[in-house]
Amino acid sequence: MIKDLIKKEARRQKKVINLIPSENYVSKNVLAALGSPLTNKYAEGKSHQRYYFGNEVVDELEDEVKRLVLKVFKISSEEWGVNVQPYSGSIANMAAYLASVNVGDKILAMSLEHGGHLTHGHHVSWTGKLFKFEHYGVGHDGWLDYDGIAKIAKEFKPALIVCGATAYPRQLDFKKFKEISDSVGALLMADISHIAGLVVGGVHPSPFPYADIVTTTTQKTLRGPRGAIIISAKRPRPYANGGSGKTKNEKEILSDAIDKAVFPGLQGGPQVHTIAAMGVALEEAIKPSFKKYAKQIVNNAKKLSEELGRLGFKIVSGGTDNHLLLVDVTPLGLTGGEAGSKLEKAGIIVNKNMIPFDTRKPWDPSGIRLGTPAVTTQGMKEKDMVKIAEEISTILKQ
Ligand code: DSN
Repeated sequence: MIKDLIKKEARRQKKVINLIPSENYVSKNVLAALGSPLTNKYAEGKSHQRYYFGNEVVDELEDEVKRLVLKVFKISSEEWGVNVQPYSGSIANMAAYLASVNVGDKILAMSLEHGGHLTHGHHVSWTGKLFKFEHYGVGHDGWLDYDGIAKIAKEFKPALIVCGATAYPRQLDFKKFKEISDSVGALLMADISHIAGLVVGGVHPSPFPYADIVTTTTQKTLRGPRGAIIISAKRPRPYANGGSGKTKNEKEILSDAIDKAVFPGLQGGPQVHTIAAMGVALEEAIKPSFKKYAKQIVNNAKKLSEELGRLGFKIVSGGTDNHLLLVDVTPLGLTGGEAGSKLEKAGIIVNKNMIPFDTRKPWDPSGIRLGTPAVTTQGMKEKDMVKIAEEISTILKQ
């Protein structure tokens, strides 16, 4: 029965050491919101402008969650519009593109191979098929090369620049990205899905006020349910011809365009139970204990990286400033897939990942990606990272 499988998975989650940087363990209250009667309600439309009746409580709830978003990111409702309805980060990113540029326009983003996301215009994603993407990456040292990005931007002349990554172990310089996007008259979008909890916890610089649009999932360092948020500027969209030859309504307010792109553009009814669970996670993230949590995530990642480095592992970029690290396992005579499955057998869960300039393919790349949000939620500290590093070393060197 399904309920037995749910119990089985809960037991698995308790048994393993989870080092997947995009996963976390939510609180009982977040789980309770996800399993609440809110799942029974249809609420198509914006708060107070619904296509279904009986939404007086849902309106109150969605308004409150939006207020919490503004509060945790320390931004004002005068300048920023919030949409908490996207089902996922992929949809949030697609909505951001559709609202800010024309189909066929030029967008500059980080390549998947160097740490970007599939929805940052990879050719197998619809984002890559509908828009004309150019990609930037990291230098051979594993760090973003901002002068190089500025040069690509000048040549490519994108209508939108995307910053943000799923496998970049260093801090992002949003101010520099803003200088680059301003220099070519492009809008700036920051996908902070991985680092949202670190931004809220004050251990990573904020994308505000630099980015025009910020997208984030809520299940990663933010420790909420699987869903996404889009925050966008409440100002008319400055629009240059982005390469498709089409023009856009320059007077339209960007945040209004985002709302329309989410519903009815891409989605039907929002998942109200998920929105409630986001609200619970945001209430938790406002507490001082979340600051401590975010700091510990970074301290743990730094310790894990240092220890693995000491044990002879090749760490991309030489370390980490955030919650994750990338390890090149090929010097051990292993592929990322082989290393990940050896670790899985020993109860350590990671994901295989491409490393910059990888000569192997995504299905069996050269690296593994490790992160500390989940183990930090379980209360692990630096001393535990020392043990985990030793265990990883023993397993992979056998
Ligand atoms: N798949 C997520 C990750 O693991 O980084 C991003 O969507």
